[in-house]
Amino acid sequence: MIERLSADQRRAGLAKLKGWSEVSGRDAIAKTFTFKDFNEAFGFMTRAALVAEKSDHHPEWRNVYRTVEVVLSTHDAGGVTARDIALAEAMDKIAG
Ligand code: H2B
Repeated sequence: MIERLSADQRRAGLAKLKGWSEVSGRDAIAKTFTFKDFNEAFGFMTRAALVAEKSDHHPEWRNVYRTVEVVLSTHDAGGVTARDIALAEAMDKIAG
């Protein structure tokens, strides 16, 4: 079973990322991505979905036109783990 990150580990993980923050009232991290249009937003989601499926670690997300709101948490661990940091990094790379 993967372990939740400590507060210090989570802060260190967030420092590597662009624009992610802690969700208040929940052990999770979040970011809203904004793209040029729906096509770019959905292209991002498609590529991120392939990474998520390959790593068996899935986002909570919501798309409205050209924005994608993402929340990452490891349900099996009840909080943020290294898997969330890794998926967040991959999403930042995909978004460019
Ligand atoms: N995604 C996320 N975000 N958290 C999990 O705990 C998780 C997951 N668990 N994707 C995986 C799938 C698990 O349910 C399967 C059985 O490996």
